[in-house]
Amino acid sequence: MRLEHVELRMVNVPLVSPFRTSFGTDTRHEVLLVHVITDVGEGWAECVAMDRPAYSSEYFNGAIDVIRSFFLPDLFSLGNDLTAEGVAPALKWAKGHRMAKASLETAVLDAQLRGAGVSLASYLGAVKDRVPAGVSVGIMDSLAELETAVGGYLDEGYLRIKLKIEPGWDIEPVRMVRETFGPEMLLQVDANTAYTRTDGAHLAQLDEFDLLLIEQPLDEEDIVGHAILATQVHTPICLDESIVSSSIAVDAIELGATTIINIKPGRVGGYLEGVRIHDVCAERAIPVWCGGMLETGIGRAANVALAALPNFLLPGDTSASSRYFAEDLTAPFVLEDGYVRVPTGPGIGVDPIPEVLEKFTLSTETISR
Ligand code: SMG
Ligand code: MG
Repeated sequence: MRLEHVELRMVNVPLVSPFRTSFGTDTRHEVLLVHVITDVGEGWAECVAMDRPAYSSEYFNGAIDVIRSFFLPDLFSLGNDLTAEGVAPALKWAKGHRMAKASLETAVLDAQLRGAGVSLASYLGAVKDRVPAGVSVGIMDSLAELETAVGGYLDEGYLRIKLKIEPGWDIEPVRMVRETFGPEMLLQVDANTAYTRTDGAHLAQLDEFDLLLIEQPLDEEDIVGHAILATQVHTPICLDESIVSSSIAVDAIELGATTIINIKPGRVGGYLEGVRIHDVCAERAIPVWCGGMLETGIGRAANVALAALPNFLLPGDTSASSRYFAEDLTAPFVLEDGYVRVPTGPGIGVDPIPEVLEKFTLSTETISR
């Protein structure tokens, strides 16, 4: 196939409520959409880089710059030899920028699969037609507010609750949620790197609450620190930010730093690398689950397809659209008995709704070969 034009479109979609993590509060989902036009059809992807380099070193203006300055010239120069599988090899010379690379690979893959009439789910190796939905619950101002939020999500049918934690908002919120909602509920926490190696004894206080896992307690570069922490706490450690490739995943597993892995395709350079991480984990009996970056329906559709692979053994942050958006860019993903349906149409299986897309668009830039 041949890449003809690429549209870089910034959108700003309001969130239904502010989302607070250990690195800040978001009130809107401002994000880059990549729309490719090829000789076999069009494709879409959502770049998960945020507005600021807080979750990782990437941010959307940086992604736009590296795509425009380096990645598109390389992909245009492939001429008729472009394939989705060839995007990562063509961009491998460039260090990092995995979220930017992932967005190009995914948009090209969407176009390729639409052209072939194949769904992303079946291309990736999905074995389920629906996936269990968890929900990520932000840091709140009070325990009462948290209780109302968690109760609401459980009423909606979410099958797993993840609480965002940070020093000062950890043991007591977890205790309250466990005591209020009972021992059966699947419960886990995510620290987004907010703790240090000296916090082992503190985090061991979470052991009594029978959590599924504690996600990324320490700095993303401190894999050895996580291995040390794993000897101090009984709660399984799950890495998110640290796992940027399948080879790092293997290292972290072999070091004893992680016994469960959160796969976010954007963080690791794309869905193809996401599948490789799925596979190396499956070979080592390490369960994985699908993370989220507050995606609109465009990114959510692709995540839900990935989450349908066999070693996704825990509910993901694959919530319904309504978790974040009153109005999504695509037909909304909805909860059905706590599950979200895997799209079956060609490519990512969803299309942006033109009027909604226009309404939330901040800017567009089209780059041609
Ligand atoms: O998409 O539901 C979602 C977001 C889930 O908590 C979530 N994501 O570290 O796992 C994580 C965070 C990263 C984004 S925080 C702005
Ligand atoms: Mg996380």
